[in-house]
Amino acid sequence: MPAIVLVGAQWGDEGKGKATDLMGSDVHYVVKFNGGNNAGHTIVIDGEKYALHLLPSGILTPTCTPVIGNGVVIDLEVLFREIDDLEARGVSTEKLVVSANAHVITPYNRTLDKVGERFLGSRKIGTTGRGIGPTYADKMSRNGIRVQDLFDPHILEQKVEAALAFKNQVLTKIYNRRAITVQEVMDELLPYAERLAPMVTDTTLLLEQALNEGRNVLLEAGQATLLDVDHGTYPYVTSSSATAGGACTGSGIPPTRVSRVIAVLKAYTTRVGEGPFPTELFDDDGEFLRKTGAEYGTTTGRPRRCGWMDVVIGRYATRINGVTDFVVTKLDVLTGLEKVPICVAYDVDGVRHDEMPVNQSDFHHAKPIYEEMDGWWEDITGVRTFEDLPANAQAYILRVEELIGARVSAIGVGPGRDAIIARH
Ligand code: 2SA
Ligand code: GDP
Ligand code: MG
Repeated sequence: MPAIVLVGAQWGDEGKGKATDLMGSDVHYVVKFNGGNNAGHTIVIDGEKYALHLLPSGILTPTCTPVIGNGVVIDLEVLFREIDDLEARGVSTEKLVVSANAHVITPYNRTLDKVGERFLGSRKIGTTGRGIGPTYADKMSRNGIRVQDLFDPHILEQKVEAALAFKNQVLTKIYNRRAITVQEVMDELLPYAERLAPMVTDTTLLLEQALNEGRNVLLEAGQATLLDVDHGTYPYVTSSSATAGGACTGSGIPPTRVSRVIAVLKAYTTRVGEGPFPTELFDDDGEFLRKTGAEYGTTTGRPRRCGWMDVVIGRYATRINGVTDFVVTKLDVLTGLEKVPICVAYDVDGVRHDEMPVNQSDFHHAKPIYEEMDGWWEDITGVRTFEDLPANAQAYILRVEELIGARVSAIGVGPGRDAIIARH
């Protein structure tokens, strides 16, 4: 049976959490394969709002086993706080499994993320300040702390000591901060070991067995295509692989088992943090999208930058992820606009680009070339079939579908679990 990958097509916050939740009981395992508690997925069930950061969205479906894969970085305090909050609201988290190879966010990595951003000043990335970048940097430079290290205090101590020998030089000599002691780090991490132990397993083996038994496995991305460390708008990206390829490395499921790649595409575009954004709006239309779409960070509360749909990005997402179908979300937010522009290409210093410019500086200079679609005024939040959408809303979706080069299989018309139009 197949593994399905679900990714974000733009700069995140497309509504991946809701799209995962929608698949509900059809999915037996939901695997988070990248990122950490920089992610924020909001899911609304019967008017109740759940904001998930470290836990896979499948946690809200009782029949589903949520898996934190090896590609994830875990802040243990946040993990257990999230578990406790959900349990207090009556959501069972007892099926959660955690990869022994996932990396752990340490206190020095949180500090380095925050002071590093301050140090960069106007060149900052606009990170969430959760220690994500420094933790992945440690993983790549082979001095990270893994979940399994928590169960061997001797090894843990050696690794923390080795990491701090260098980090403390940076903290004290470059950033003018106090040194962090090995004991402080041990005191923060070790108390979680006992509670964590029963959740920890070889998730690659578990998922292989699940697939062999005919179970459906959904691999759910945090962040999105243009925040991917390889394929995004580097250096204004997160530090993990948020595209479909990352689903394999971050879970241990081989590419040959993936049969479908769903990308979630917001009906307009948003981004948080710094970095280029060709269709960004600085006028009343941008404010309209932010207000109507409630575009504020789920994790940090930061206002999101807003702009029109950009199908150059949509096409790029189709290509990089091998998208089989798209879920377009938040179509309802566009209701009430006289014209709905779609960016179909860029003008870069007088030259038309139909594809993402490979040179980052060109992307920074890209001016959108728009095609304007007619808007609609009717409330679409109660619509449940494509044919019942206003003709102009249908035309908008069909044009986007044509331009991105993949089928739109579902359309979100409101935040609630049921506010969705499935297309067959
Ligand atoms: P980091 O913290 O190292 O991953 O930041 C690097 C860049 O990645 C962006 N990033 C995000 N962009 C959109 N949504 C994210 N999750 C939260 C949400 C964000 C929030 O769902 O709203 O609450 O602010 C997310 N996480 C990381 C980040 O803005 C940097 O541009
Ligand atoms: P994620 O990070 O991709 O999971 O997305 P976020 O949860 O950060 O942001 C998406 C926001 O849009 C959440 O507040 C969702 O409740 C909301 N949302 C998702 N789909 C729709 C939709 O079709 N219409 C509206 N109005 N809101 C939606
Ligand atoms: Mg989000």
